[in-house]
Amino acid sequence: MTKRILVFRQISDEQLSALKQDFSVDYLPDTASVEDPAFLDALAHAHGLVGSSLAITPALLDRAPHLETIASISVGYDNYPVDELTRRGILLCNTPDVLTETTADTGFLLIMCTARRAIELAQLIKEGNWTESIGSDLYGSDVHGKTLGMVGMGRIGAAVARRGALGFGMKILYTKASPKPELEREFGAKRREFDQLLAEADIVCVTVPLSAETEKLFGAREFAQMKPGACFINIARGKVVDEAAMIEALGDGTLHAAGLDVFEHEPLAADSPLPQMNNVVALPHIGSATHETRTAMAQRAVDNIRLALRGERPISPVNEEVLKG
Ligand code: 8YV
Repeated sequence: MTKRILVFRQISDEQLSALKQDFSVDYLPDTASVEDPAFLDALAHAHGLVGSSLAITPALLDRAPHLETIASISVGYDNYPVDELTRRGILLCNTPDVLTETTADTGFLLIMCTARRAIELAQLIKEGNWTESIGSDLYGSDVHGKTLGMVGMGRIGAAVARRGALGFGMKILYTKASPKPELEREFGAKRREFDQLLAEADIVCVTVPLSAETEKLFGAREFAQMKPGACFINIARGKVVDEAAMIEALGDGTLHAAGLDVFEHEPLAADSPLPQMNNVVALPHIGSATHETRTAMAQRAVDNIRLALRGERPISPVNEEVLKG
């Protein structure tokens, strides 16, 4: 029996052809909603899913009676009910490592643009308002030599910190349940309690996964704890932040500036005040969005699904206990 795979995000022609050699493939790359009739029709027959960014719920899983494996084209998997998948014996795979450096580049892009007000000042030229030398009212802040506080020091967090330490001579602080002695040795990272890091850092960069423990990790109290003039950078998930509290802090000056690649709700609502705020750099979740990296992520997902549906160990399983079942 040829197993069926539903692919609901774009993959390359070569990747699609490779899948079709061994599987029957429903290719629906423009699926915008789990309510899409074509998606639901294909889901009813699917043994494998490949895609990202859709909220997979237990109710939706009830409509996938043959589902064995989900290969997410993402490193984050907060949009999947992992415990429920495990209970049902459905394997989830993700795409770590292949996106680490690109996402860290995005983090540092936001650090530089936010601290130096690059987007705001570039707009001066675009609007024909560069009429005189930039005065102190438009100065940014230095990044080199400053203190970078990493909230989350996994693969992506460490890559951001490495850029800061080795590229910009920054002092690195980090919060993490367990110490990272190898990073302390490599670039002098120092572990701090959360509140202490907020008080010491000139730039706070968040890279933690979204979980029950990290949801709304940042709110009014945390922003008030940060140094005057400090920048807040979020390349994790929007829901790690109380967005209303952040908007208020940005508006009343409690929070000096923010560089954001993720938001509580995405796409960001047209009436959100964030894009209009001069002390905010807002990007449309481009963390891993380069040609090279998205191709590599899709390849990892294709490799994962092929291995898993053949009964072999995939490269990057999330709920490994399913493999032992
Ligand atoms: C992707 C991401 O943009 O991998 C993740 O967790 O957030 C990004 O790399 C997103 O998941 C869509 O693929």
